Amino acid sequence: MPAERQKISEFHRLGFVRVGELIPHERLKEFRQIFDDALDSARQYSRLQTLRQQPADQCTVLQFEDFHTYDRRLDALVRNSKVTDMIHGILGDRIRMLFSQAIQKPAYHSGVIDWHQDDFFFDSSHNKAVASAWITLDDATKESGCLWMIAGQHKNKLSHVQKGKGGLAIDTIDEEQSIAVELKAGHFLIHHGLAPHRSLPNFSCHPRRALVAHFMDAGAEARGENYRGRSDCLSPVIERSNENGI
Ligand SMILES: O=C(O)CCC(=O)C(=O)O
Repeated sequence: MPAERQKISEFHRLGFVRVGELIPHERLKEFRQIFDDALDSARQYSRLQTLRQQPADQCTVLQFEDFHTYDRRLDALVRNSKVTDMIHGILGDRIRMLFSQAIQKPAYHSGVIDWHQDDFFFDSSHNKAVASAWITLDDATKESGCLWMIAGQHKNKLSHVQKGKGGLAIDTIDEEQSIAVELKAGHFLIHHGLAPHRSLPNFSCHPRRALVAHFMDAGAEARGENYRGRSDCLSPVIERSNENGI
């Protein structure tokens, strides 16, 4: 079975798959600088948000939306055929980027993003409509706050409950079953819209920066409060392409 088909079948079995390298090692420094500049610019224009602020220790996760609009190299990155070929293989020939976000977990301490399913928030019109590419600019390890996933639990929407200031989260996860999905800097994974996932604090001495592009089957509709209408006006349909450069 060709490598791409093998990855797609792993994705369907587990609900996520580590795909491989997207940003070559020699360009990581450049992309980290682009990320940091975009984060500064988001801060300057009050577009930087603090996610999941923990009341006790003020640990934070920084986030800004629509990262692909900050620099054409970020836009090209998420439209790279390594990403879109996989997403087309998973969601079908016509896809849109529904939402993009950049997430930075500051060094030494940072907040938790608790268990959730992305599609709980997007509320797409069918259960196989959403897949997200998670691209890391730094080594994502247990120490630095990598994603944790539950294999094979991506079939149904789960209920989310309010968890203090941490926002809505799933509180029925059997954490014994969770897997730390460590990833090298410049690599990416794809996870299903219904795959429960979380990330823990970054205790390492470097920031943990990630770019997340959420794609949706162009024939589906996002009905979630914050996403209604996005699918119609923000991202045009992405067609298959032979381009491979970033
Ligand atoms: O980057 C993180 O820590 C969390 C990302 C996330 O929740 C997502 O990919 O939907």
